[in-house]
Amino acid sequence: ERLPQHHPLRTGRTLDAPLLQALTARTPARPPVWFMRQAGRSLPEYRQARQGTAMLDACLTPELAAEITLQPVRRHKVDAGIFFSDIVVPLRLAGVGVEIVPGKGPVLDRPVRTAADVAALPEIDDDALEPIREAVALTVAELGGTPLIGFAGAPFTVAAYMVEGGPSRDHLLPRTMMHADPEAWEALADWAARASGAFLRAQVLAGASAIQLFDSWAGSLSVRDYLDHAVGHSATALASVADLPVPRIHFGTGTGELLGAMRDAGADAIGVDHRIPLAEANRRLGGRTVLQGNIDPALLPAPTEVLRRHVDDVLRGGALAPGHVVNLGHGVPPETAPAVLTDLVSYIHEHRLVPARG
Ligand code: 1CP
Repeated sequence: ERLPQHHPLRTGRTLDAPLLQALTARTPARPPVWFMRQAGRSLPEYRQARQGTAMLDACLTPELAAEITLQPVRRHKVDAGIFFSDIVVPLRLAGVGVEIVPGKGPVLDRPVRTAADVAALPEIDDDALEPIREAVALTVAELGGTPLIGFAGAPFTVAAYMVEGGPSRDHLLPRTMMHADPEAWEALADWAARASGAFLRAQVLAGASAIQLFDSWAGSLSVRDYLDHAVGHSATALASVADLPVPRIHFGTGTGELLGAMRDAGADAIGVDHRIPLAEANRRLGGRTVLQGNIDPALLPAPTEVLRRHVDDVLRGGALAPGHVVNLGHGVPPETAPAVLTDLVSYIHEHRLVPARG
């Protein structure tokens, strides 16, 4: 299928933006940079805009979601907007009882733990995606030549919240379910893959120029369990936009052993956390995959010179890959001083890339 006529990749508006160049291994003049969780509590204008509105209600109010998406682009001059939403929004759209509790995260009314619980899960009605399409369209109209990145949660990470009923440290319940009731697990992960897939596809058709699949908790799985019980479902979610010409980024934390499998799931670029140097990630991927990352969020409050030396290292490692999108290894901590990020963007933008020879 083709993108709609007004899509910014089809009109060419975002086609040659540094982000799209890097994701498609065409060396841009300078590296693109954006930050996971660039919208959110680190920004005073976000706290102001969100006042009196519950998180998921904000995600489903198109004007508000668009405004919050645009805030960090205006302030920091990053090379992409990341759609303001959440990985559990598709659950809410399907009619699953879920809330984002301040200071905690996503909490379900009833955890999903048995085959009967899974069988009772409702499918997303296409009409329910309308607020997403509207929010994306409003955002893209304002962004001009800056690309919007759409996203969704990977099935393992989404299903982990569904089985646990909320945030957890070790994700023991979903990891048990894979083995104790594999049929129920497969059905649940497949449901999550379809829900995330529908969410991704809606964002792309409405104007997103790239997507990222977040498997934030994949690092809690053994390689065996990732291969046997998770990666196939991530491939299903990524396949939801495979017929459209949008680059796909696949990100997780603690995934040093999983990078090749994550790429083979259907990704054009791999997001790497701070635990592994980009040079090593590039080696593990055979030097043929675009990388994203991996400034350690812990260094953001460090003295400027210390942070810059770390960023120089990240840029050197990234330059070994066919393309590099600068990002943090995980989300912006809410305590981060906004000026640190603004300054970091301008520092990275001063860097010049040399096109590969030959
Ligand atoms: O009170 C608030 O302001 C809510 C905080 C918040 C925000 C700003 C949550 C709750 N979600 C979000 C937005 C969000 N979530 C975005 C868009 C904004 C941006 O990146 O600029 C994205 C991409 C997400 C994705 C998300 N939600 C992930 C994957 C990324 C990651 O950080 O690993 C995960 C794991 C979630 C679940 C979630 N939502 C919110 C919280 C606090 C959490 C994590 C809870 C936990 O520790 O398990």
